[in-house]
Amino acid sequence: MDVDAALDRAGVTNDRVREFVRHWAAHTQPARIEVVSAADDGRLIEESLAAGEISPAGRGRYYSRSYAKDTARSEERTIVATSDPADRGVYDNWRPAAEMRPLLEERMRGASAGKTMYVVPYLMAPPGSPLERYAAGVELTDHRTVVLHMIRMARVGTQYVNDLDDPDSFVRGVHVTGDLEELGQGTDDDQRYFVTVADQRTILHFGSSYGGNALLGKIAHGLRQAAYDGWKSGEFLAEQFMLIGIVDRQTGRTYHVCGGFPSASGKTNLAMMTPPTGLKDRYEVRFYGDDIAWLRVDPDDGRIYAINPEYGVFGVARDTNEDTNPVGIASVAPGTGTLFTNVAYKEDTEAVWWEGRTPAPPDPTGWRDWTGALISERPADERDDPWAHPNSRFTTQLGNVPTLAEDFDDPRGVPIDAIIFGGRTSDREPLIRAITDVAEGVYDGLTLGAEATFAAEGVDGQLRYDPMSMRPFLSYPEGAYAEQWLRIIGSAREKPIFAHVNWFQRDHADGHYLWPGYQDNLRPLLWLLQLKNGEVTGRQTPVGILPTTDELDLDGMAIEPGDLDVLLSIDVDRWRQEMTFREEHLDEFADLPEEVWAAHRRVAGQLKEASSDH
Ligand code: OXD
Ligand code: MN
Repeated sequence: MDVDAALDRAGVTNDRVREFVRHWAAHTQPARIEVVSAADDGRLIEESLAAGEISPAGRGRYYSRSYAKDTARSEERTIVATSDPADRGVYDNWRPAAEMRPLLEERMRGASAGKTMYVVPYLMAPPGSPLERYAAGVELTDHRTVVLHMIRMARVGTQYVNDLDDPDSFVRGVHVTGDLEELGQGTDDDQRYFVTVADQRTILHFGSSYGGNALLGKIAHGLRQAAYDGWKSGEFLAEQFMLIGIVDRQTGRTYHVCGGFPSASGKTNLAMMTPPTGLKDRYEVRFYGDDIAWLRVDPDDGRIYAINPEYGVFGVARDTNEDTNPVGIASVAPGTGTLFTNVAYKEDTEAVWWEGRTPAPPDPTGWRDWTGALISERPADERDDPWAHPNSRFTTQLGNVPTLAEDFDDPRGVPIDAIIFGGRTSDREPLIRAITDVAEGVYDGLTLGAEATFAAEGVDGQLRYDPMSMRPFLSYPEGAYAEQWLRIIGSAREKPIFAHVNWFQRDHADGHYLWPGYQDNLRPLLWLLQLKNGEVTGRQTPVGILPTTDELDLDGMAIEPGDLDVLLSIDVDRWRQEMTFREEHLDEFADLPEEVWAAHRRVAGQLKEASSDH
């Protein structure tokens, strides 16, 4: 294996990158080294097809299965390590760097024997962005399918690391798959470790080839490392946020909204939304990103600007169809180069299917489930199991999204008008409540959550809190995180408006969803922007400003007046109960800024005074 020859062939001139590759090649002992750029995609696809690692899924689309015990991110095995014990938070699983590095080095020693080490230089930002110096990285991986994913999810090529102002300023990522059948996934003897050594800007992931465990640009760099860098530099926030533009053709204005939702709350569908009947002529929704946004204050106009650092969409397949997300379906059409993972597959027609793709599954003849087992040969007790894994995915480049905004790669990013947080809550949370005070907005984000999905997990109606939807990605203590939010948003000259949204409220009696969701979610967002513009006033409640029924544009929509009343009101008793849960939750965080506690006390005080039929 000649490392230097491979680096020379690819034109890698950054000596620090060369040194990094040489070091890890000596350590993991691969048989071959290959430096990758996006232009290699076609060849790598052919090689992967020939090796049986992927299968064709119709014209220009591909399918792969992962190892059956390797189908999701592992939160318990994910660690943020630094050399400062003060970096320990409640959710970051902090461990000393001096303990974790040797542990990972031990597991990775000689672990790529016989394999190819792919060197993937990448950029997590539109080129030229003021945040570009936090965005360059090199992932070393021993897995070809991971390379195919990286090419779709990040800008990949040697040019992104050759000309860095500071040649040392790239994130060093090492991904070693390991022997997946021998890793004890989920047992007491679990061998996997997914470690971000944040103060060394080094990411060491061992024991998975799946999604966020293996594509180091996306979550480990784009969220954990970037959040840490944003904190240390004081320059920016890195959040698990979608980012959209809303164009009002009548006024010619475009608004930008970003926001966080705990997983499985419909973030991708929202980002790919098209306007509902009745609003189509006037409005357009443009897609910027569905999963990550970096936010900073622009010195020129003092506004908050956001970029999507990614280059693709790694979307959950389940329930994606022509009704729920037609833009998503178009984004994975034949010819898009989409990779499907762990969906159901039919070899003779190269078709893919997942739960919710069509109302009923196709005729099972010839179909295999995500594990590769023939549906027609399933034992009786497995007959009703899903065909696709619930976390099955599609991976497609931004350029395939038909609603992609023209300025998606503007290095400056786009100015943010509103920041929304969305929970998944069956009662209490109204359709939308707007918050104009920054500390109350940050407080609201910190108390975001989704209802526990298993009764055993918590008290009825109690949330699994997920601050700003960043619980699995927080890389520094929550108190400092809240302070960083107050500092960045607080220093903007024109501040975004905040809002909490909930598409999931149900009727007490028969359980039906009170709000249809999907396209109609544009309606409360339009109200929010009108509120920010002073065109409507809403009505003040203890937990924020709610639309009045006549302020919400319901053109072309049928909804029961009784349902609308519930969606636009506050259940004060349930809110008072929630405040005690919130206090316990916030109490876990050390050094939470006084402004956040003051916001909590203000809301609690107003709820105490409110009458029960507010
Ligand atoms: C996630 C993802 O795990 O975006 O949140 O893949
Ligand atoms: Mn995500």
